[in-house]
Amino acid sequence: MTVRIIGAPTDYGQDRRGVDMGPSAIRYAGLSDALASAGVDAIDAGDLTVPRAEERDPDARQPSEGNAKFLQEIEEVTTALTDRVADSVAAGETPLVLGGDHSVAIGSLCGSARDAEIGAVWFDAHGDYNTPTTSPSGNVHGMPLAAALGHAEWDGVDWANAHGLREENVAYVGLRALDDSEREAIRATEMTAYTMSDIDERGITDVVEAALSVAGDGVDGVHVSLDMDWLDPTIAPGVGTPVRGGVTYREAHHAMELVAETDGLRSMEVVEVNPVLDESNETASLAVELAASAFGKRIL
Ligand code: NNH
Ligand code: MN
Ligand code: MN
Ligand code: MN
Repeated sequence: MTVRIIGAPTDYGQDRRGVDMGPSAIRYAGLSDALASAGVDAIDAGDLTVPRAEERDPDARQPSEGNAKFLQEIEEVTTALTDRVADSVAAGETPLVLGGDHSVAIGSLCGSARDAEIGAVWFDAHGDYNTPTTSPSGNVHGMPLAAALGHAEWDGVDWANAHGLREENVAYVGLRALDDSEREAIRATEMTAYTMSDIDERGITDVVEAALSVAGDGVDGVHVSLDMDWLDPTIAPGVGTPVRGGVTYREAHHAMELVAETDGLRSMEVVEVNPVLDESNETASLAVELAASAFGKRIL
């Protein structure tokens, strides 16, 4: 397997600066060596060119376009990332996108689904299913799934709709922080949602196996989205929106090992690493370990 590393150093999707340093922090933590030790060929394609926020209109931090901040910048990044991911998949590789905040998922999904039907497993504390109107924050990192699925206000926003992504093939794992209107909106979809309570009751193996089979049913491949705030903040403090009660180190590793065992992994992203909020790059280090597990690293 050939993995193409694509850095997307953007922080336009949320309010805490520093998540744009995620790709750099993840590389510094040893991503290439870790992937090599997992037995894959890794090509580091470098970073997308993302305009610095300082060069842009600071007023764009204020909600615009309904209530979605920096939508213009996010469109630029998404369009470029979509092409990079689509080209990588077309070349027979598995793209690994490094965020950046979770708004990069719009490009990952659009690229992965360009000429295919895909499913997705969403490892996240959050649902990321807001629209500009329902969002409490105006931050697009809370909206990528709704955007890609073409829900309500996102419908017809062509650069953001991943037409080959099928709602019935999307499964959440580890939800624990939903906005009220977002909860109702998710309930109205065909998506499958496994919360932290489901993991408590059924165990991580059962839940992740179920999520992977929902995502992979009848499609050409599966996108895995790993938001580092999925993990408990005691082990992943370097994220902008930590939520207590996340998965443990062992649960996370096991989940990624199950990802490695599926045939259908088409693309993956690791997002929301903010090294500014870490003490010594521990969240990026954990991201590297989990990526290695997802691409096949084993203890023995
Ligand atoms: N739901 C909140 C919002 O829309 C928080 C989203 N934050 C995330 N999502 N980190 O993964 O702003
Ligand atoms: Mn997220
Ligand atoms: Mn999240
Ligand atoms: Mn669709």
